[in-house]
Amino acid sequence: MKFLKALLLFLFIFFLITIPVYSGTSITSLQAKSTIQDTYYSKSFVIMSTYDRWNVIHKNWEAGVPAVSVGDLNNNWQQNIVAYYNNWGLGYRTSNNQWPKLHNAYSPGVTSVAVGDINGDSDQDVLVYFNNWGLGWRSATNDQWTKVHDNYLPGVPAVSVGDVNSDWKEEIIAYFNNWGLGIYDEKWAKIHDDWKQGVTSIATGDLNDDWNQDIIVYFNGWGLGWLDYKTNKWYKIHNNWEAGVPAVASGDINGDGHDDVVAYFVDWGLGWWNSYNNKWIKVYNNWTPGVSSIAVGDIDSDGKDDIIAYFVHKGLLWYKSP
Ligand SMILES: [Ca+2]
Ligand SMILES: [Ca+2]
Ligand SMILES: [Ca+2]
Ligand SMILES: [Ca+2]
Repeated sequence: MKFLKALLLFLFIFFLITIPVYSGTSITSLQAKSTIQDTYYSKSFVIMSTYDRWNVIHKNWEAGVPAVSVGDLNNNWQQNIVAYYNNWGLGYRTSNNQWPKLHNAYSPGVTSVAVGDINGDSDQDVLVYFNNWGLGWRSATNDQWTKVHDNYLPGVPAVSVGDVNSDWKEEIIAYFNNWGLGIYDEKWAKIHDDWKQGVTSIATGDLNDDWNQDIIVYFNGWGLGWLDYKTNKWYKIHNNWEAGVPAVASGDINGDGHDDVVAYFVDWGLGWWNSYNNKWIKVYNNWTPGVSSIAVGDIDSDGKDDIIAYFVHKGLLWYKSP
C-alpha cells in the first residue's frame, strides 16, 4: 500500500514536471522579422468518425500525386480538380470525369500547383513549378505559359495564389528552397528570410474575416501559422513541428462563412482547423504511409467546400463536407 502511494505521488510529480515542457514554444526563428501572436494556438483535438465521407477519384497510387489544386478551369461555374500525376502529367477533371491534359512534361516533375486569376481577366490560371524549367503560369484564355521565376534549382516545394493586399488582384506566394518565402506582384518581394529549415506547404484563405486573404505557412522548426500580410503579424495555429506538415489548404469546410485550414500532420493525420471556434477536427486518422497533397473546393457544387487529398498507396480521394 505504501509502495502504491509512493508510486502515485511519483507519477503526480512526474506529470507536473513534464506537462509544462510540452507546452513550450520555440518561435525565435520568426520573431526577428514579424510579431507573433499565439492567440489562435490550440491543442484541443476533436476526432470525428467520418471515414464513410471519403470517395475515390482516382486509384492511381503507384507513381504519386505531389501537387493538387482546385479552380474553375473551363468557365462553367463549377470547380475542377487540377492534379499533377508523376507518371502522366498535369491535367484537370471535368464534371463528367474526363481529364483534359494541361501539360505533358512529366519528367523531371512538378512539385507545386495553385489556381487563381493571375492576370486579372477573371479567368482561372494555373501556377506550376516545373523542376527543369522554373515557376510559371498558364493563361486560361490563350493557353500560353508565362514564367515568373527562372530559379529552378534547388526547387520550389510550395506555392499559392490569393489577394493578400486587398487590391482586387491576386498575388503569387512561393517558397524557394535557397531564398525563402516571397510574394510576386509584378516583382518579387521577400516575406520571410528563414529558408534554412524550410517550408513544405503554403495556402491562402481569409482567416480573420476582413475580406483579405491571409497566407498560411508551415515552417519546419516552428509550426503551422498564418500571416496577415497587411499588418505583417503572424498567428500560430499549431505547434507541432517535429514530424512535419507536408500539405495544407484553406476553404470553408463547415459552410459557416468563415475560411478554415486543412492540414496533414505526419504524426497525427488529416484534419481541419475551425477558424471560428479554434478547434481541430480530424477527418482521417490513418496517418501512414502519408498524404502528399491537399486542395479545398466545392467539387460537387452543393455550396460547401470539400477536401481533396492524395493518399500514398490509396490514390486521389475527396471528402464530402457534412
Ligand atoms: Ca492583391
Ligand atoms: Ca484576412
Ligand atoms: Ca468555416
Ligand atoms: Ca461540396
